[in-house]
Amino acid sequence: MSRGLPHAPLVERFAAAGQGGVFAFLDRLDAAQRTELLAQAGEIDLAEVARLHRTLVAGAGTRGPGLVGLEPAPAVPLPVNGGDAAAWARAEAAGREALRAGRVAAFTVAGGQGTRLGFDGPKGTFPVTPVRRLPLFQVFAEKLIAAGRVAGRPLHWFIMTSHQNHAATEDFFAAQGWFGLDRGRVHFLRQGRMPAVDFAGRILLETPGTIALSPDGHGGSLRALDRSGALDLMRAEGVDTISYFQVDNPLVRAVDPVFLGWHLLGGSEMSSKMVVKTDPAEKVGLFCRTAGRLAVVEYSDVPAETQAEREPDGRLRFRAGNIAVHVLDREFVRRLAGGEGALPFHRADKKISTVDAAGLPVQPSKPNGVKFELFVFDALPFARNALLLETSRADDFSPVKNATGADSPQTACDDQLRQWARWLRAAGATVEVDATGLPASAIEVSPLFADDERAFAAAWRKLSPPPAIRDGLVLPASP
Ligand code: UD2
Repeated sequence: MSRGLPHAPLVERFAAAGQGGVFAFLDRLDAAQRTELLAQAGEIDLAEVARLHRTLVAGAGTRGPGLVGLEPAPAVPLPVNGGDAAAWARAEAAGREALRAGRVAAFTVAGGQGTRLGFDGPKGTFPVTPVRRLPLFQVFAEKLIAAGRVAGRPLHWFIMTSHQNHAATEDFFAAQGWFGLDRGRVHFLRQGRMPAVDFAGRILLETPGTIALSPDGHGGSLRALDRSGALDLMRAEGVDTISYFQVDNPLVRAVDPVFLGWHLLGGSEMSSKMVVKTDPAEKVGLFCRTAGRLAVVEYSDVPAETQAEREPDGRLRFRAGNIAVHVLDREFVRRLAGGEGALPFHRADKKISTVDAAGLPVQPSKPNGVKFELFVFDALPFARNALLLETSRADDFSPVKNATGADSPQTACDDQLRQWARWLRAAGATVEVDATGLPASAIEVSPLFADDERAFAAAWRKLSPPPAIRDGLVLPASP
C-alpha cells in the first residue's frame, strides 16, 4: 500500500513492531490528515513502547520505589517545631543572595486542564482570588514580579504547557499583557506525549486519523526543559537553580529564599518541601526513605493501614506529605534528561476513547487501555544530598483540584483569606475572624503589596492612616 511513498519506512517500522494498526485507515485519510497522523507516529519511540508493555503491562511492573523496607523520611523541621532558627536565618540569607545574583528561575508545570474542576481551559487561567478573581497565572506573575523587585532583578519564568493547552496558554498571557512581566523572560515549553496502548500492547487510535496521545506526566518536565533549549538558555543567563511548583496552588511561595538557601547550602541537587499530614486519608504523596534514598510514594500505592500507622505520641508515622514544590539543580536536570538514572514510567489504566475495526468511535465503559506517565519526584533518589524541608501548610499549600469539597476553589479562597487575616492581625490590625481564622470580610492582599508576614507588617506600617478593614478591600487597590 505505502511501499515507495516517502512515509513507507515509518509505516514499515510500525508494522515490524506489531503496531501496523496505527495505519489501518491511512488509505481513507485526506492529505492533511495523513500528514498529521504521520507526524504523530513520528513522535513515538517504538522501543520505549515495547519496553513499557513488557515491564508495566504484561509484566508485574515497577511502580515507583516499591514498599519493601520503606521508612518515614526525616525532614528539616520548622523553627516552631524544634528547628535551628539560626540555621534557618543563614539559609534565608543564602537564598536572597542567590536571587540577587540572578541564579534562580521559576518553573511552573501547567500541562493540566481544569477538567476535575469542571473548567474547560488551561488550569492556570482559572480564577482563584477572593476579590479580584485573579487567575492562577496572574497570582504567580505578581509573586514573581514582587520577588524580582526584592532581588533587584527580574526573574526568568519557565512554564510547561501541553499540546492541548499550549496555544490557549500563550494567547491568555498575550491577551493579559503578560501581567506586567518582561515578555522576554517568560518562556513556554511544551511537554512530550506518550501513546496509550491496549492491554495487548497495541497503540490505540483515538480516531481513524489520530493516535491516542496524552501528556507524559510532570516528570516529562525534565526532558522538556532539556529538549526545548531551556537549560541552555538558563546557562547563558547564569541561572543554575530551578524553583519548581505546580499550577494548582495559589498559596505557594513561588520562589522561597529560605528553601533555596537550604538547598544551596546543603549542596543538594534536588530538594523538596513537605507539610505534616494529619489526616491519613489526605491525597498527597508520602516522602519516604528507601534503600537509604529520599523518595515519594504515591498515596494510591500505600495501603490504608500503613498510612494510618501512628507513633507512640499519636502522630502519623508516615506524615511527610508532598506538596509538589521542589528546587532542582540545572545540571542535575540535564543529566537525568540525558538518560542517566532514567525516571520510571507509571501505569494508569483508563477508559480511552478509540475506534473499532471499522473505524467507528468506541466510548468504553470500563478501562480498555493503559496510559504512561513520568513523575518528577522520582528524580529524588538520583539526587546528591536530596533534602527535605518542612513548611507551614497555611503559608504554602492550598491546591485547587476538585470542583467542591477538599482542595476546591472554596477551600483555596478561604485559605488565602486566612493567610491575609493572620498577616493583618500580626501587623496590629483589628480583623474579626471565626474559630478557623477565616475573616468575616473578603479582603485581598496583592503579592505586590507584600508576599509574606514580615513584608506585610513593614508595608502596613507605611499606610497612614491604615485603611479600614471592610468587605472588598484590596491592598493595593486595583487600578
Ligand atoms: C499531585 C501528586 C501528589 C501530591 C499533590 C499535591 C502526582 C502523581 N501526585 O497529585 O503526590 O503531591 O499533587 O498537590 O504528582 N501536570 C503537567 N503535565 C502532566 C501531568 C500533570 O503539567 O502530564 C501538572 C498539572 O498541571 C498540575 C500538576 O502537574 O499542575 C499535578 O498534576 P495532577 O493534578 O495530575 O496531580 P495530583 O493532583 O493527582
